[in-house]
Amino acid sequence: MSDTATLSAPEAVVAPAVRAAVRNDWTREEIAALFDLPFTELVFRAAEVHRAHHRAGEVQLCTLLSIKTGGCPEDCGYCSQSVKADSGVAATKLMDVQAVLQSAAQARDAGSKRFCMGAAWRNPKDRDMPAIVAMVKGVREMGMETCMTLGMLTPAQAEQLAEAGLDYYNHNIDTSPERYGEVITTRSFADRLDTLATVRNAGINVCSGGIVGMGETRADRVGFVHALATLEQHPESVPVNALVPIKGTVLGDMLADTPLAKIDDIEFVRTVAVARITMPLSMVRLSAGRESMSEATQALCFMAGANSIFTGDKLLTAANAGDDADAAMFARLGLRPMEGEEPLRAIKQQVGGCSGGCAA
Ligand code: SAM
Ligand code: DTB
Ligand code: SF4
Repeated sequence: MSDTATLSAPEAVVAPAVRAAVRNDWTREEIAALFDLPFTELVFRAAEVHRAHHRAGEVQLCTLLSIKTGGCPEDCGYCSQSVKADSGVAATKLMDVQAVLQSAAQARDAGSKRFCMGAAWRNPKDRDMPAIVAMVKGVREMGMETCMTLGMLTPAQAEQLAEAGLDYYNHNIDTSPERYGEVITTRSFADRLDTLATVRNAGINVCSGGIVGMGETRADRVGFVHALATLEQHPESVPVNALVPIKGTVLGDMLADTPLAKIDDIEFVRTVAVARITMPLSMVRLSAGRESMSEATQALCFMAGANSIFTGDKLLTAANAGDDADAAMFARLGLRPMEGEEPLRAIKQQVGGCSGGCAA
């Protein structure tokens, strides 16, 4: 216990001597070489980077809410909410603002520090924006960090979200540029990057990551991390999801037919570690897929630099580990819920800005 107490000291947030330079000129070869390291060496290096920039032993608790479920016109091969999926997920209308705020209050009372709201849209309609803005303002007033994921945005919509005080916008690149077209055909990788630039230009923090375990190759995982780590500014937040195989989706059914395609836990941890090393200041989020992960695998993810999880029984449509299971895991691993500011914010405040890799 005394060890954990030592690591929670504020000075452990930024150990200047070991801070890694934030680079956005990573080559694919360098990233592939990281993936190729002996596993314990890779995790050790990632843990070093993690400790230099983040409070090791602290994990942020986040809650997800689907504010508009199902009936999405996009054809993402992993998603239960696409109209193309035969997943049994019913389409709903956008939730009422009050119902969303009630749900957020419950999340806050259960200890969540971040509230992520997701809508199954290709893009929001302008008529939806007043309600969306009210949700952002209301959740912020409760003292939680806000994240929204609504699909593609126009610059005007991004401005509205920025003015409402939205902290992060989630928009995943999901996989490598080469593999993208095999997973989704209704939009392109370039469309994704355009929206990320729109979000960045509006001054909102970028949350962008993807999914591992979709039957992709190691080279695709290299390409996926490379695409994020070579953005002009790294996303402040990088969710790494393990595919939740959902019956009735293209990828869920493919995995059911070819179980050997399931991602190996060690390879998943490697992906987390490489994201941590290449994007040292970003919040790397252990996102979907924990339900089917052992605590030992999750512990390796935390060692390798993962600094947040989704709590609660449900993600958007899929089951999640649940608060009780997570509380027990935290107790067993000696982890603490992150209480204060995210390390990146603390660093930004201390150094008065970053030379790339974080938003001004
Ligand atoms: N419609 C918006 C969009 O696509 O940006 C927001 C919601 S979408 C569900 C958010 C992200 O959840 C996706 O980009 C994908 O990375 C992740 N996701 C969706 N279904 C998943 C699954 N079955 N397993 C793992 N991650 C999934
Ligand atoms: C992200 O990268 N993962 C979250 C969040 N962003 C919105 C979503 C996970 C969805 C898992 C599948 C489901 O619940 O349907
Ligand atoms: Fe729609 Fe998002 Fe699901 Fe794709 S991932 S089908 S865009 S809800």
